[in-house]
Amino acid sequence: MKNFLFIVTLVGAGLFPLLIGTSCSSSSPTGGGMYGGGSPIPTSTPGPAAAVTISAVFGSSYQFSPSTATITHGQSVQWNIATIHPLNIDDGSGTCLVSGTTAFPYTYTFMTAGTYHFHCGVHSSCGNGMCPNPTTCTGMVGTITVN
Ligand SMILES: [Cu+2]
Repeated sequence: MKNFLFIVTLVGAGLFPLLIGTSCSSSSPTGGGMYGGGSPIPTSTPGPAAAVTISAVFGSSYQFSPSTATITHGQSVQWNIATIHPLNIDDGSGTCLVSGTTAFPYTYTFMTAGTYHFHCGVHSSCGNGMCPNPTTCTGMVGTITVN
């Protein structure tokens, strides 16, 4: 019993810095500008399985399905859409967090509560609000609410 408690203590102590590291790393990509730092092409955020998977529906118009989702901060959303529809994700105030990725399936982990918009780079664009450019905005936009 004494050995068991010792092992649990070690595992607990080992996980704590790991969790701190995960939450800290989420703020670093915004520090260096859109293309600052490492790879210029955004890659999927590693982490647990996505809470929501979003695909594209190609009917009489192009749309995301679902176009809205609500998750808890720390959860991920996966986009699995055709590569001719590059994905942009913005922070709801116009700052593009992900710009034009076509590396699907693409998973993004939302670490901070807020309202985020995602757009097809052809049929919409990053910006302030759902349809920052009404000329190109044809409904291929959506909203992620992060609590
Ligand atoms: Cu599109």
